[in-house]
Amino acid sequence: YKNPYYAPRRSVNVHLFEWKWTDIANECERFLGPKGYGGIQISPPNENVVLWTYNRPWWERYQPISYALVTRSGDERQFADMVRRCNAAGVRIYVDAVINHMTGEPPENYGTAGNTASYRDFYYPAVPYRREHFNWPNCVIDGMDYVNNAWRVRNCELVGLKDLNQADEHVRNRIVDFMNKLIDHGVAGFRIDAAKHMWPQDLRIIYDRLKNLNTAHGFPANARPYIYQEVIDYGGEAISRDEYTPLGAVTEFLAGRELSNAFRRNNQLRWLSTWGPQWGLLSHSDSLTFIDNHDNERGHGGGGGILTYKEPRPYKGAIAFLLAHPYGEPQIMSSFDFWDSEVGPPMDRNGNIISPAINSDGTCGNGWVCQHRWRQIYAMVGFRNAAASAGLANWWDNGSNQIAFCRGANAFIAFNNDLWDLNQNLQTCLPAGRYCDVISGDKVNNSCRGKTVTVGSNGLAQIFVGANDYDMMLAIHVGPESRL
Ligand code: LM2
Ligand code: CA
Repeated sequence: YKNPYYAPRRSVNVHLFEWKWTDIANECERFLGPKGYGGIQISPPNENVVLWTYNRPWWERYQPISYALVTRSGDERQFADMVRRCNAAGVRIYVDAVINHMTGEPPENYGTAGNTASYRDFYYPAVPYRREHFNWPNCVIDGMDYVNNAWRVRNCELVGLKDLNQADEHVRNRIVDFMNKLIDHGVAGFRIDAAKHMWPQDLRIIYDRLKNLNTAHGFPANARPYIYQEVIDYGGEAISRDEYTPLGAVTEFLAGRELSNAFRRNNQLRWLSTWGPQWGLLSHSDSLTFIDNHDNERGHGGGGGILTYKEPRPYKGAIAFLLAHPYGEPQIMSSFDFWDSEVGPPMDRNGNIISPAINSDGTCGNGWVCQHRWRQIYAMVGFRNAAASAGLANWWDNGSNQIAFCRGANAFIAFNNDLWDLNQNLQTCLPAGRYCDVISGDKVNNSCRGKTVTVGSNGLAQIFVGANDYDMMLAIHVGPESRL
């Protein structure tokens, strides 16, 4: 369950938060495939409650009404078409699976597929679930439970959301049927929402009943779905991420916190020479790493203090380090612009999501941020693919916030987060030649729109990253996007 089954020479999972299936299919073909992205996390595809009372917040999608594949992102036919076209473009689909609970306190009780529920009666006829399928008598998790009561964290309600009993066979089978239908459609795996709130032994039974990935979509025989479980663990809680690593991969929230800290200059970059488990992070093969996610970028999920698109310079620096370093399986966030932590995606007055516009410079419009289209970010996807499995080599630092390292003989990156220029003759480990810095400008028609770096026969090159440069990093590699 720990292999994302990316197509060859691809990496990096991008969360296309609240995107429509037709837009994702187009994005796979016109951008994500060509740029080397490995996969996409999509928003929950199953029917959720419609909350006009709150003007259709993003979080209505975390309140399931049924497992019908109809949401604001599209219907089942559009879903199937997306998965097929993305797989054909070499890009995998991972589903955000909300299986801990159903809806919360209702102002409204109908869903995006037109089904109704009766929250007060614990009745979800379109699944169907009845009271006997929920943890009962019900209770609501309170803050102290996280510190000292693992039982309540798993058996009581998360913010009042009706809590399914995954020890019940009927519940397990409904969840397994739902996930297996998605595997049949060709998805490569799942983010398990609120994994901390479910018992590991129940999750193991559910995972073990999942089908192998669909070979008709290009997966090898006997491939198990990639599973990354959302467990927020900064330490000091009754439940630890280590209870979930025997089952599958786990979200490593410490990675984003530590890198946000460092790239905000609250910690010197030179300490990153030991980045990985020595920082208290999960082992490499267990770890799904990211800077921000859809919760903590807006202060939900106990989040805050994380770099987001709103602080672009240090954010791009942190993401570049995350993608340049071999540790972990990295994910990036692709957001819509927000000014309020509850507001949903750009929509028209009927509640339909408005598609991102693609500007002539390749960025997005209509309220979509599209971090995955920022040059400094997609260039680092290319860097990671060129680096491939090569290890970290030739770490250099100035004893402060200037660092550089190689990935074998495939790639080199330098960062300057000091308030003075970086101007050094550094070992790049690359073959002699001229390279285009993929951070400061694309290579177009074999000419470099950014800085050019000349590597000598000894691998050395003069590296300059000014304190006032637009970005704090310089990256070159043996791939065609950089070699001149
Ligand atoms: C998650 N991971 O474990 C998701 O990443 C997170 O986004 C979800 O919360 C949460 N778990 C449940 O799947 C979001 C949002 C909450 C929101 C819930 C349900 O962060 O604020 O709660 O989705 O939509 C909302 C209201 C809350 C209310 C609750 C139930 O904000 O005040 O509680 O609905 O009605 C009474
Ligand atoms: Ca639970």
